[in-house]
Amino acid sequence: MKTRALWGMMAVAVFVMMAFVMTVAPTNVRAQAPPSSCGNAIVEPGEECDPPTSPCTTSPGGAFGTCDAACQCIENTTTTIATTTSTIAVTTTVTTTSSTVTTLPSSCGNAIIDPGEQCDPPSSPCTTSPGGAFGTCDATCQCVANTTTTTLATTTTVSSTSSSTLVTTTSTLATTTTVATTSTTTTTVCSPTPENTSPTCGDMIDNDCDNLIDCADPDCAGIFPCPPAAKDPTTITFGHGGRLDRIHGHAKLTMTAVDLTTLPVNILLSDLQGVIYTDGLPAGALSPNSKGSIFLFRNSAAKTTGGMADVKIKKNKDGATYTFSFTSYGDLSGAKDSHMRLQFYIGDDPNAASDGRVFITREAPWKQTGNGWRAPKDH
Ligand SMILES: [Ca+2]
Ligand SMILES: [Ca+2]
Ligand SMILES: [Ca+2]
Repeated sequence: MKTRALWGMMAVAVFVMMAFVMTVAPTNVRAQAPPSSCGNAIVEPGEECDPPTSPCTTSPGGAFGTCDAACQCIENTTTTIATTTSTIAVTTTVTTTSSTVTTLPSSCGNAIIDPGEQCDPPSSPCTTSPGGAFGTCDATCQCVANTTTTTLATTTTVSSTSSSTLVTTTSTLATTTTVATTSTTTTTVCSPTPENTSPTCGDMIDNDCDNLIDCADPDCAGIFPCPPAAKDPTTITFGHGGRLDRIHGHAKLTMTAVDLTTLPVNILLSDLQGVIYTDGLPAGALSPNSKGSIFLFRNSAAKTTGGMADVKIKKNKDGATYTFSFTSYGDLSGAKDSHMRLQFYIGDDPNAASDGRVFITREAPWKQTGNGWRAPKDH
């Protein structure tokens, strides 16, 4: 009996131990396993976020980041640094470009004529005449004479002037030099057309490409009388020390009465090689005195900026003649030949030549002076 009770107690003890092992063992297995729940969208112990690639809502690393494959927050700052580096590289390139651009007059295009500019904005008409004729504002705010396209021989003179201006202004830009070369090439081309009609004999152009312009061309003189411009001494004075050259002319013109307040007036100096110099005033530039007998234009700045400094046209008491005098500043370096002639244009309309409003000085050799030329008085 005692032995059976002992066996019974042992059996109970074994059963209890087995039950204990069966109950405890699975619990220990679960506690030691690695976190396997990353990816179930629940932030559990050991995880900073879930699921991977989702944005972190807290900031354990010091900045809001992104959930990685182990459910840990990775700071976004790594990406930010890479972006900053590439931005710096781009900035270096941009700085190089802008340093080139700043060699141009930076204010070109602001509609204000700043120092170093002759006009503003680009493509606007020039109000003064530095190149020797009214022109158009180019991309660097310099006046390019319109005569480039209309007058052959001036083209060479004027375009070389504007070329050197461009090169000086933007000497660091190689492309600008190319542009200047292109315009020179374009203007030296001459396509001959007849020069024997009123419009072609009063347009200040050598239409038939023989270097003789308007009334200096026998083709015009044979059709239109081309009244003489009876001249008092006309002088050319070359500038020194950076000053502009000066031409001062004076002539008596026999002409039917015209309204000088409504007409442009121009002068053209040429020799057997073509145009040396032109200048003029647009319609409306001349102001009459109270009697309507004297018409004046004054621009004292022309001495330094170029163009017409003064024009005075007086209607003489004889009722048949006008006295035209002018002073203009510009580049007269083409005056090298004694066989120069000066033409005066009253109006630039197609009828100017047939109406007898294109005048030319008689052919008489000019005399060289110490610093220029002088045309002898011929009346
Ligand atoms: Ca012509
Ligand atoms: Ca000609
Ligand atoms: Ca001809």
